[in-house]
Amino acid sequence: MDRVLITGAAGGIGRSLRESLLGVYRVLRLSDRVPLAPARTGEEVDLTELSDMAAVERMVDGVDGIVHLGGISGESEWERILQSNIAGTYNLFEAARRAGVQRIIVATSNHAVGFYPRDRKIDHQVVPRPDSRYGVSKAFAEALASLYADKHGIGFLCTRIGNFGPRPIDKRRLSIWISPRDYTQLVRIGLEHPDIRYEIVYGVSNNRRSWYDNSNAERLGYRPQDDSEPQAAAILVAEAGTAKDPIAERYQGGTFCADEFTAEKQPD
Ligand code: 15L
Repeated sequence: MDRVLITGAAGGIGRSLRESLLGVYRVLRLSDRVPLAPARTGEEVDLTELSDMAAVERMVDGVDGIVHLGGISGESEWERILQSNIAGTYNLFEAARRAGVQRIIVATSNHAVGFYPRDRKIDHQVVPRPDSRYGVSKAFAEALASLYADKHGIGFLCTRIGNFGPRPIDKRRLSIWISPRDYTQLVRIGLEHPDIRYEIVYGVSNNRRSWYDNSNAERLGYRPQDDSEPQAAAILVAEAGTAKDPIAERYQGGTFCADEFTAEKQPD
């Protein structure tokens, strides 16, 4: 990998990778729809709206690998999800195909499988159970990646990110948290592993309370360094006695499952 593009580089994960990948590849091209801090040595900055195909084609020109973080990072109205996450991801993969890009790391989400109950451990082979329009857009990105891997030979690592941050912030996040250094490790595996065609992995640290069987990531060499457990006692004490929504509490996606929920029966 000589030149690596990061989409959504102005967001929290993008800003973190901008630091942790600086100097790892010869050039980092950083792109977002909002202006970024000026380029340093080894960086290029770019302003692109993912729904604009001509701009996306310019953005991917000369790139070897892509870390696709761009798009809306939570639930939103359909029209916004459609433009940013669905059309935007299609434009990116199609432009990457035309430009001969070899590898794409996709930031998908735990919300692509958020309707699995918390008492079920899931692996990379379960069928999607999105918990929101946002989750559907992540399941779409995984399906589109599968098409572009099988039909066009681009290598994809789909990282179903739990919750990225310096530390877990609540009880649900104790099960799905990922530290910046663990996510950097996963992204580097995606860009540098010699043999990746199409893989789904969970973007989580080595959490004792994990809901995931992440053996597929381990098979690819992932050895997470961090664990949410040291924060568990303080978080559980702080949350003790707080009112909980039964739907949010039952499923892995939490409030994404509870929001707009109208079914009479809770799904199994
Ligand atoms: C996500 O996919 C979101 O991008 C992030 O903002 C959090 O909501 C996270 O999931 C989570 O489930 O905590």
